[in-house]
Amino acid sequence: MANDVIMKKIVLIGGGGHCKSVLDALLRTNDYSRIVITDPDIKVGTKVFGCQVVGNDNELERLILDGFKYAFITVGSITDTSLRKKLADKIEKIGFKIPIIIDPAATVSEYAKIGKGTFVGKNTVINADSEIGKNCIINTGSIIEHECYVSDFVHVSVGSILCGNVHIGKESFIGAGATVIQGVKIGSNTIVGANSTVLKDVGDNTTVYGIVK
Ligand code: JB2
Repeated sequence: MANDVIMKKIVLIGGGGHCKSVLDALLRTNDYSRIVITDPDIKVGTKVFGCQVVGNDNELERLILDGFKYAFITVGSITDTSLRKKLADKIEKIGFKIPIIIDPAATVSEYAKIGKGTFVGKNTVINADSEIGKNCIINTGSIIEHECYVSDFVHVSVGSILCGNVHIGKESFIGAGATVIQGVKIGSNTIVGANSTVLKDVGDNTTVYGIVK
């Protein structure tokens, strides 16, 4: 068991800005003995915080045989989740284990549930009895209050607030600094613009911004 922890190796998929946030969290945890990155547009051998870019995603099948049992999507998304979904399918099919990555500077209630593939950034609070789906980004400084339900592939951007009992449907995007007041339900594939205040329910496939009442 102890040996398994010491020898855990992970590949991060995408070496851009979001990767840096995830990598910073990972390097604070010491959970993995080796971390490498795949990225089609970064020169092989480039290092991001000491972790090497080893090639594009064609390397993934070789890496799993090489003992990299874990993989995590570090391509981010602003509104369009299609690439993250495609990559999540790919790593699942290859057979990687997919962890949850929580920055040590986040506060997550013991009574919250989080799905695999989700990243929780610094100074984020996920409060009691909330449930976060798979492959979400709960980004820096956001607050998910008690009893919220956040579906798969949702991105809650930096500094946004979901008050108690808010529901967010799959693949929706909550822009930076937005506030969704208590009890509001937001549908799937919906975009809430930065700094919006959402006071009433919003349906699927909708874009809203400003004061939504
Ligand atoms: O198919 C791919 C692929 N497509 C693009 N496979 C792999 N392994 N990597 C891929 N990439 C790489 O993702 C690009 O070559 C690029 O290096 C990286 C995207 O980096 P970028 O800095 O443009 O964005 P990001 O996705 O890391 O971050 C976005 O989402 C975050 C949540 C940004 O908009 C951030 O501002 C945001 N915080």
